Amino acid sequence: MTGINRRQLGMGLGAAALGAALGGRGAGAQNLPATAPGAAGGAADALAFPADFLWGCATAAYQIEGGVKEDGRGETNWDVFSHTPGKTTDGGTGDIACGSYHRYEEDIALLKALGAKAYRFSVAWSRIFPEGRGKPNQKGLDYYNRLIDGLLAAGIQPHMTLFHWDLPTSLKGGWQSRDTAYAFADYAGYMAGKVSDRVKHIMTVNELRCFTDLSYMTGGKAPGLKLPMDQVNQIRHHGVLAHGLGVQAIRAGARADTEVGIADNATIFVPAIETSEHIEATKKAMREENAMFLTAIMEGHYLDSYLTAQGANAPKVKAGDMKAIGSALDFVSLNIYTPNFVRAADTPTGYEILPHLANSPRMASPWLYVGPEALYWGVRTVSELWQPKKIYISENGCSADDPVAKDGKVYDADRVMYLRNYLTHLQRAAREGYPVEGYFLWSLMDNFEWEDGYTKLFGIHHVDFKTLKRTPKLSADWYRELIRTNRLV
Ligand code: GBH
Repeated sequence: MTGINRRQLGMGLGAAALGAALGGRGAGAQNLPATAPGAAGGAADALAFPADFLWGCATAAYQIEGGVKEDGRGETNWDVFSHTPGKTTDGGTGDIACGSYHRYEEDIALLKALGAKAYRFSVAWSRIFPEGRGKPNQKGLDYYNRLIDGLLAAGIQPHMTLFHWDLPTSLKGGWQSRDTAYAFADYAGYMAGKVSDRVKHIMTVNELRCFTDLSYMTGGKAPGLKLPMDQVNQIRHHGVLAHGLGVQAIRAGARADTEVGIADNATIFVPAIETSEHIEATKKAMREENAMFLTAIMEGHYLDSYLTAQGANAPKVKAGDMKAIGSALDFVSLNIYTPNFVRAADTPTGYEILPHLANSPRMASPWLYVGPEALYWGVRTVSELWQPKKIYISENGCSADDPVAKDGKVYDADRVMYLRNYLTHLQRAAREGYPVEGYFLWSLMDNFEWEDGYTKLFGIHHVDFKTLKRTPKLSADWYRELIRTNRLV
């Protein structure tokens, strides 16, 4: 735990009492600020989050905006993919989605009613540069300026992601082309220059694995290709390179107080048993299994084990690439949904990843295995391996069945169960002093769930996709109470 940037927890329990109450072991409990037992609310405050914890909700442009042909927006890979028969469930597209291109003020009002302190949204690259590069489109920029100004007027911090998978189709070859990384950097620098007077948190890309492997290797996402591994590794390289060049361009284009990070879905590992040998195996798995993505970014090089395993298929790297990829970040944001359980094992790697089984608990999406410990171990392993200054959870949430009751409300007690349990483990990470600064619930509202169309819903607000009316679910009521009390409820 050395090197962890500890923060004031603002709790009224002495270290010893806290340790006893929570079973907190060594590492965290020993170094807590010594405060008189019983002060400031007593034992109940053991459930508190840090005083300035940033509660928010997340969305992404193509999943909510609609208005795909308006005000000069250029075509994207997802427009093409979702309109290709058979690619999305029931032929769902983002043509209308939640209509947020016109209803963003309603979205801001939902956030305000929750008491949210921050909103994570993404910018549609093709609204800003319809051709991916070249001439900017002022009307596209105007939309995000209205959104940003509306958020600030409501007292909500804008956290902006520059690329959440909607890639302009004018960029020939997509992520197969190294030029796309340069185009991204130009776009990133341009946006930073335009909004950094008001936006203080910018994320480059969302989920490297999704717009590389799942788009070009397994093909479930746009553009839906199944390429051989040498090409996949090159695409992965272009992804991390875009991030790195993007960081450099943002720093060059933004005001000095702009914080730059990434929203990645590193594969998260959880020790099957919390003992030192399994914890070590878990950290090893975290570093090795994310070698082509987060590990490369945090360490500025590819692990020998990854390069050796890929052999002739390893990516071709140009001079200066790794330095850009390893550009220092102000924060790391993690999208965390599922755990992967690990045990120490007598294998060449020293660990074994235990498979999810047919009856392992999961939510409505088949991939969404439940494991609330993923939030604690995600924060802890990233923190211990790479000591980032700050960590955010940029996404966490779940799909659920969400039937609408007679009174028009969705009583999603299962989503509340999911969120309450995950946040219990995030609170443990904060309590033990890991530098987790905030949490963005996915999602503010039901929206276009990529290849699943509108058949998997993640919102804490129900959206009637005929009328676009938003209605708070039970989980929104619960989240409002959590934010209000800033402690586990
Ligand atoms: C996030 O991805 C996205 O950022 C967000 O846009 C999305 O709406 C949200 O989560 C909910 O899905 O069976 O191998 O195809 C989540 C991470 C990882 C989830 C890949 C779907 C598909 C697994 N995704 N996973 S596979």
